Amino acid sequence: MGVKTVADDKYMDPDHIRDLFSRGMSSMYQAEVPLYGDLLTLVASINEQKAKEQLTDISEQARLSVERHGAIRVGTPEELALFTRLFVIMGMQAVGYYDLTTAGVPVHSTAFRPISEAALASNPFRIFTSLLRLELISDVALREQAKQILAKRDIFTERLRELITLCEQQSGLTHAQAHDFVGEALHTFRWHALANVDLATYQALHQAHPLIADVVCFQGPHINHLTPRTLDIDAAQQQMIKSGMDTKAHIEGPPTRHCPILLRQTSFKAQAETIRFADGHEGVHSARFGEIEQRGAALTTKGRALYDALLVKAGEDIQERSTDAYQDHLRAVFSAFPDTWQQLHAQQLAFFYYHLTSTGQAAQGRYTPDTLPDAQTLVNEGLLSITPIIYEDFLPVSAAGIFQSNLASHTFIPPSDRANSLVLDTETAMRCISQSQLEFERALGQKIIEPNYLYAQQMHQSFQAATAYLMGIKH
Ligand code: OOG
Ligand code: NI
Repeated sequence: MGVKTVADDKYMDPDHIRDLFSRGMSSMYQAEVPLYGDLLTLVASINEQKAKEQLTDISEQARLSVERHGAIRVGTPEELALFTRLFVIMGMQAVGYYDLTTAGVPVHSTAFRPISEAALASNPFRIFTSLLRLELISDVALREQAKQILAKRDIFTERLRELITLCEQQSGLTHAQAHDFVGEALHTFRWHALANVDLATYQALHQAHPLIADVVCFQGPHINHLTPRTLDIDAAQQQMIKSGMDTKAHIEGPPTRHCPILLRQTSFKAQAETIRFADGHEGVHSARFGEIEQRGAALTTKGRALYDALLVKAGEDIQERSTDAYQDHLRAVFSAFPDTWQQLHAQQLAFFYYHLTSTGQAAQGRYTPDTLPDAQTLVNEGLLSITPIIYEDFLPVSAAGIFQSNLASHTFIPPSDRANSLVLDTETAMRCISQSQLEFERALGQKIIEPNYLYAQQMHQSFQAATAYLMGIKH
């Protein structure tokens, strides 16, 4: 794709373009959904209190409550392909594949996000992007109708297409072009109060699944939420309830822990908004909500397997429980998940960065490749310290929970042939899953990056750098 990853005089750095874009999205969404502005204020005040206890770095504090992610849903493979081209200009690539059909939501998804440590630090903004699986609508006539409606819409402005092509040709955008590009890109994510179908069509699609109506009936893939980071999601959730927001009953993800892992999220639910249909009728549509998140350590495959197993164990009777009772129950089940960084490292449950301690600094050249002890020994002997690598991705079970809580509790039942293939033996299920990932990648026009590959690489590189010093190897 030939987009420059470093700033030069002529072209704007993709990280800078992403920063402009995320700020533009934030202003636009606050103007469109005023309650989201209230949520940002609430989170900023909680973060300010917490920051005094947790963070010392002032520059980090300034960026604390900025949005970490947003989400959109697209209708066709062609639309998805356009986003691959749009997001790469902002330094964002498809990471992680999430098949939500297994959780009753007729989409599969990826997250477009920056991947290098430096890019994440400069602006971590990412967009969770879901592709509707129209083939799962069992009513053939309705499926055809949905396809035809989608085929007629154009979600990018003409100018945006021109700028994307220009960027691809010249391998970057000048500052003026980049500002133009961000302005044009924002149009794609705006809300449309005017549906592109009549009321009857909306109702038929809504009946098949509310999500189908949300994707098919509008002129573009409106941003459906933005999500700032909070330092204390339990306090923020309480505050949201107190201030009268229609808040999700449960925080998605792991319970409160000393050592936070993965991702915890909650939201105020989608608001019913007045829309007008092509035939002049008025109605309401619920799509847009406000979410908050708190992130912890990325887990290894082994750690993730333990997390998934405990979540299944905890999940059997969650709906009956109150918020507090659910959290207590979850905490009890998760007592089986080690909760010190040392244990998480020793048992290889999470990914870490290694740093030389002062003892390590004094041990330059002490080892050769043959005598170098393993990581755990170096940590035990105090030569290396560890800090967790933060999880930058999403959780399919949480994502499905988020979709569901904003869809007026509609359970999706796949057509019978699909239903069978989704619950057959593991081997068939595996083949099905990778088959749908292949289809998704074909639409994207590129391979999806595996999140754990990135974390493992970061861990490995930091170990290499630290131990090179201990072996007296100069870089
Ligand atoms: C996306 C839901 C997934 C998250 O934070 O897991 C998501 C959607 O509702 O379109 O954003
Ligand atoms: Ni989200």
